[in-house]
Amino acid sequence: MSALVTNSPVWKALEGHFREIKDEHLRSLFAKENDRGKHFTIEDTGIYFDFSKHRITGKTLELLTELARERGLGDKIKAMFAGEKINVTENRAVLHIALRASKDANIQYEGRNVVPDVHGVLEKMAGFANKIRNKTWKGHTGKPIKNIVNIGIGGSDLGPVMAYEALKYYSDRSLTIRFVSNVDGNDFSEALQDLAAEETLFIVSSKTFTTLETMTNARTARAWLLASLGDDKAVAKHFVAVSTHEKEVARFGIDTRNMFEFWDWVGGRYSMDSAIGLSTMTAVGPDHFYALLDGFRQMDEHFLHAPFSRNIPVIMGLLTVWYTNFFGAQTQAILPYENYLKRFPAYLQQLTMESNGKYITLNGEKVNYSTSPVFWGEPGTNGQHSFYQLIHQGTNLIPCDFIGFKKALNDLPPHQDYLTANMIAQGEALAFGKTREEVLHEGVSAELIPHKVFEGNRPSSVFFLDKLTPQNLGKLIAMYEHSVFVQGAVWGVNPFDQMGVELGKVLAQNIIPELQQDVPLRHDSSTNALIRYYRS
Ligand code: G6Q
Repeated sequence: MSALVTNSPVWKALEGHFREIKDEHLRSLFAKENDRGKHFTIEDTGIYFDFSKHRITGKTLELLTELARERGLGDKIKAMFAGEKINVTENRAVLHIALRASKDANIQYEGRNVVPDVHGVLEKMAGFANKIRNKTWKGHTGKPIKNIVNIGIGGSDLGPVMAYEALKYYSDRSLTIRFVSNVDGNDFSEALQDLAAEETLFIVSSKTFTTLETMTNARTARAWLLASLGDDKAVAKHFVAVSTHEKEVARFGIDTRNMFEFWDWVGGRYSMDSAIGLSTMTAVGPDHFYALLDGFRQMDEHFLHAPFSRNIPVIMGLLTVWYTNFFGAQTQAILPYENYLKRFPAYLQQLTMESNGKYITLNGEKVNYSTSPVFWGEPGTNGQHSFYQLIHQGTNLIPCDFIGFKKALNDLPPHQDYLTANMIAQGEALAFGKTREEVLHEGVSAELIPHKVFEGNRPSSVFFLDKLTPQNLGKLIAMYEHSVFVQGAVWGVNPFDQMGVELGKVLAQNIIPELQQDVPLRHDSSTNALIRYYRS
C-alpha cells in the first residue's frame, strides 16, 4: 500500500472538512466567534503570531495537527535533534540545531558530542572578526583591512547577504562588506571596482570548495589581488576560507590556519549560522552574532517542546499544506514591513523551495499532490504600490505572511506608525474586503461598482515582534526553517537534499569546452544551434 499522505485517513477527513468550509467567508468566521482574533494567536519567544485571518476553524486545526501526528512529526523532530541520519538520500545527519546549541549541550553524532567543535569554530571566528574590527589584522603592505568581500553562492551567499542587510544597523560602518556570487563577471567587477587591494580581504565560502561560480570568482580575486600587490605571499593575508574541505582549501593556496570549518551535517541553505556567517560576524561583531544564535536556540526549544496546537512553526507549516493541497494555492507571499529585511524573501525562497520542491517521496514514490508552493515577496509598503493588486483582486489565492515590528531601529516619527498601519490595514482589507453595499454607500457609479468591490476572504498571518534585533532575526529564521521541516514531514519528501542543484553543477561543465573550442556537437538541434550562435 502506498505511503502517500493522500491515502491517510486524516487526509480523507480533511478533504471532507474542506468541502464543508471552503466557501465560508472570514467575515462569517469572525462574526461567529467574538474573540477569534485572540483565540487564533500564539505569543511565545517574543513573537506574536496572529493566524486568525486564515480560512480555518478549530476543527481544521485539530485535523491538521492530527495529520502531523499521523505523519510521525513528533518522532521526526526528535530524530533530527538526536543527530539521526534523516537526510537518507545523502546518508547524513541534519544538525543545524547544533550550530546554536549552548556550550554545555551534548549533541551526539557518530558517537561524539559535536557541540565543543561548534564552539571552537565560533571562538576562532570571533578572534578573526575582532582582529579585523580592531584593525590588528594587517594586509600585505601593513595597512589594516577595510573591505571584506564574501565569495560564495546559494547557501554560501544568500544567508550572509540577507543577514548583513538585516543587521546593517548593528554593523561597523568603517568596514565595507560586499558579496560576489554570480559567475557573471559583472558581479565581481562591480563589487571590486572602487576597492583598494591592500585593504581588501576575501572570504571564500564554499562547503565543497569546488563550486564553479565560487572557484572562478576566487581565482579572479587572487589574480586581481596579485595584479596589484605582485607577491604570492599576499594571498595568506588577504584570503580566508569557510569550508568542510581542508584539502581543496590548501590546494587553492589558502593557509588552512585561516580556514573556518563546518561539517557535512550542515546543509548549505541551513548554514548561515555556521562559519558561513563569518562575514556577518565580522560586520556586526561577535556579541551580536552570539545574540543571533541565542534567538535561533529559543525557537529551536519552542519547536521541540511546544504542543503542536501552540507551536508556531508547526501551525505555519500546516497552514502552508492546507492552502497548497486543499485550496490549490500555488504561491505564498512573504511581506516584511521592515526595510532591513529586504533580502529575507530571497533567502526564504531557497530555504523553502530547494527544500521541498520535490515530487519523489522518501520512499521513492511519485507524489499525486502538490509540494512546495513558490515563495516570493518584497518589503512593505513598496509591494503595495505594485503587485498587491493581484493579491487583492486577482484570480489566485495567495496566503501572505506579514512580518512587522513595534519599534523602528531609526526612530523618525511618524514613519513607524504609518508603516505599521499599512501592514495591519492590508491584512484587514484582504480578509474582509469591501462589499457591494459599502461601495454603493460611497456613491460610486453603477458601472464602476464591480471594479471597486473586494471579495476579501484572502488569508494572511501576522508575525509581530518588538524590534529587529539580532536575536529576533535568529528566531524568525529558525521559525521558517522548522516550518519547512513540518511541510516536508507531511509531504513525505526529504527537505535536505538538492538533486536539482547538483544537476546544474554538472550540466554546464559539458558545454564549457564546446563554447571554447570548435568540437563536434552531439546535443539536440536547439542546443547545438545555441552553441554555434555563441561561437560565431
Ligand atoms: C544549498 C545548496 C546550494 C549550495 C551552493 C554552494 O543547500 O546545496 O545552494 O549552498 O551550491 O555550494 P558550496 O558551498 O559547496 O559552494
